[in-house]
Amino acid sequence: MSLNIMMPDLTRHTCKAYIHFNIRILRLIFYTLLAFASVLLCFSTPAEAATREYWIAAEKIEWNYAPSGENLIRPNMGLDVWGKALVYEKYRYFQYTDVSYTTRVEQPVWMGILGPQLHVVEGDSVQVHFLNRADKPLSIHVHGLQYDEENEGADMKGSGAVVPPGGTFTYHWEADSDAAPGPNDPSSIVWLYHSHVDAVTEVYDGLIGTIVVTKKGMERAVNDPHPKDIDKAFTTLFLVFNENDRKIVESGKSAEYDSPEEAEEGNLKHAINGYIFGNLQGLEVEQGDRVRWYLIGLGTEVDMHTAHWHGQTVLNAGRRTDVVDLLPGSMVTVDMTAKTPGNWLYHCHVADHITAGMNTRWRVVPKP
Ligand SMILES: [Cu+2]
Repeated sequence: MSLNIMMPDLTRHTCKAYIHFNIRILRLIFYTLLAFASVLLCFSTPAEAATREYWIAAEKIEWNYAPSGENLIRPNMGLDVWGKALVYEKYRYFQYTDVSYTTRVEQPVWMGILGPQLHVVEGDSVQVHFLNRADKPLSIHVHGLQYDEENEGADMKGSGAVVPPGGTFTYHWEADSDAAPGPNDPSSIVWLYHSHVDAVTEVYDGLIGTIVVTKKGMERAVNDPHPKDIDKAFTTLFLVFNENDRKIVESGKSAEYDSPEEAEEGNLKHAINGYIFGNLQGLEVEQGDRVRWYLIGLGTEVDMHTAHWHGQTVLNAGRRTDVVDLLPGSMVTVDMTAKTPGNWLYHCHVADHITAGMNTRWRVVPKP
C-alpha cells in the first residue's frame, strides 16, 4: 500500500527532476551560445571611428616675448639686445567652442604662442572649421594626415588654400594608419599645422599649431582621444622668430640700438613657444609622472636646435638620451618618467642660442 502510494510520488518526483535538469541544460546551452555570439560580435565589429570637429580662428594679436621684463634664468645678465623691443604685432590661431566663435577654449600657459592642440585617434576623421579674422589671406596646412587637394590648405590649390579676411573654410582630414604612430613610436605622435599662403611669413607671424594622433586602442575613452599610458604632456616649439620687418608695438628699457647689426640681432627672438630667457612658465610635473614631450622645430638655416633637459633623460624611438636634435620642420615625440624633484633647466644646447635666451625651466614637484 505504502509502496503503491510511494511509487507515483517517486515517478512524479523523477519526472520533475528530469524536466528541471533539461531546462538547466537548455539554459546552459543558451548562455554559452550567447557568450560565443558576443565574443564573435566584439571581434568582427571594429570600434566606431569618430569625426572630431574643431573651430579655429586666426586673429591679429600683440605678442610679448618676455612678459616679466626680466631674464629669469640669469637675472644679472638682463635681456641684452633682445630686450630692446619686446612686444610685436603678430597673429595666432585660437580655438573656439562652436560655430559662434564667441567662447575661446583656454590653453595652459606653457603653450605660449602655439595654436590649439587637436587630438584624434587613428582611424578618425577631422573637420576643422576655420574662420579668418585677420587682415590678410590665410590657411591651415596640416602635416601627416591624409587630405585631397581641396583640403591641402597650400599651393594655391582648392578653396582651402587661400581663405580671405572674413572668410571661412572647413578642412577635412583623415587620421588613417599612415598618420598614426609607427612601430618605434610611442602611443601618440605629434604633427604640425600652419598657415601656408605665404608660409615663411606666416610661420614667423605665429600661425603654428599641432595635432596629436593616438594609436587605436590607446585612447583613454571614446570621447577622450588622449593617450592612456601617460600622466602629462608638453609641446615645445624651438624657433628663432625673425621680427626684422615687423611692427614693434612696445620697446623695452633702452630702445636704442647701437648699430644696424645690433638691431638685426635684437629682432631675432630665440624662443621656446614664443618666450625668451625663462619667460616660458608652467612646465610642471609631479615626481613619478609619465611625461610625454612633443617637440617641434621650425625656421631657417640658423634653426638647428638641440633640446636639452637637465635632471632627466628621455626615450627617443627606443634610444636613451637627454638631447634631441631638431631641424626646421622636425616633429619628435619622446617620453620620460620624472624621477628627481627640482627646478631644472630646459634649453637649446647650441651655444649662440643659449646666449640669445632660448632657455627656460621645467619643474618636478615632490610627491606629497
Ligand atoms: Cu637652438
